[in-house]
Amino acid sequence: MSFRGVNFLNFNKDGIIDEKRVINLLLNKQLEHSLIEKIKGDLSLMKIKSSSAIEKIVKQNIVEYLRGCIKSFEIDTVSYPHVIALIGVNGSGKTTTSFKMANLLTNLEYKTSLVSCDIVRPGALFQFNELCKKVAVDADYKKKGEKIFNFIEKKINFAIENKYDIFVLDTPGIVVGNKATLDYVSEIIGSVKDLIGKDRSFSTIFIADANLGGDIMSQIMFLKNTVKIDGIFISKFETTSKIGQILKAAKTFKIPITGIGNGISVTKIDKITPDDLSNMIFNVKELGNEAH
Ligand SMILES: Nc1nc2c(ncn2[C@@H]2O[C@H](COP(=O)(O)OP(=O)(O)OP(=O)(O)O)[C@@H](O)[C@H]2O)c(=O)[nH]1
Ligand SMILES: [Mg+2]
Repeated sequence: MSFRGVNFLNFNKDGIIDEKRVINLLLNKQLEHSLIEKIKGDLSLMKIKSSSAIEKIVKQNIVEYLRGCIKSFEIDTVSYPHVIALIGVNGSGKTTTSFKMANLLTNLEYKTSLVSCDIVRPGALFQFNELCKKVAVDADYKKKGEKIFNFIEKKINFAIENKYDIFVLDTPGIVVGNKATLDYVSEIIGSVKDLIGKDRSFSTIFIADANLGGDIMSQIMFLKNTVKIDGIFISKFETTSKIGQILKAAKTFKIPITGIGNGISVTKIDKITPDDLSNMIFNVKELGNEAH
């Protein structure tokens, strides 16, 4: 039965949130089954199902689920430079994120150096130059023919001598199943660690393309025994609703989510808290668009 485009059968007394739509929305987000079952159970125990009460239950459950999964990124500037290496599969958003991070950190007045070792594929240099136009950051890339380890050594030594706070390293894409690509990135990370020594901080951040949903689990499985991952950065957050599987990966592998990228522009980078993420996942406005 419809009236002025509103299907009353699917609405609660206060007309905003409907339980069935809520569950559909959470299923569409690919949240873990156990979380959805817990929410269903809690909703079934409610006597008065007002919109605000349903919203509260859902968000509380998501926040509880996210506990321990999210960590703000801490920069160590005492033993500078703090190296942040971005790793991930081809096309996951490493280069874009490296510029976003460098831009943010430079704006926060950290002396930041951005170094890209991924200039092999066609279009990469063009992309690098375009991003350089948008960000006033000290960026450099490995030239054709230059040995990668010589290049990194030169850049790290320069950063140490010139007292840079942060050194952002964009690495070549890894292909799942192709051990050689993983070993190559692992070797780069190993040599940077040797160059900076034990006293300087090093963070390896895995860039997870939000579009890939469940594939993130297999990507991390492939990487984690060779490269230690300190944090997950979710890229392309705004392009998809399927975020649940990345949360599952963060929980399963106990790797905190340290930030999100939500757009192609270099300013589209956000830090998050469990409350923020819960609000993004359970966005009441989206309920109206759910198929039911
Ligand atoms: N919509 C959207 N697009 C993004 C975001 N981050 C990256 N992209 C796009 O994703 C595509 C791949 O991004 P890159 O930064 O080149 O990814 P990469 O991991 O460096 O790729 P390779 O170096 O080829 O492995 C580009 O078209 C970016 O503009 C984001 O947060 N939102
Ligand atoms: Mg790249």
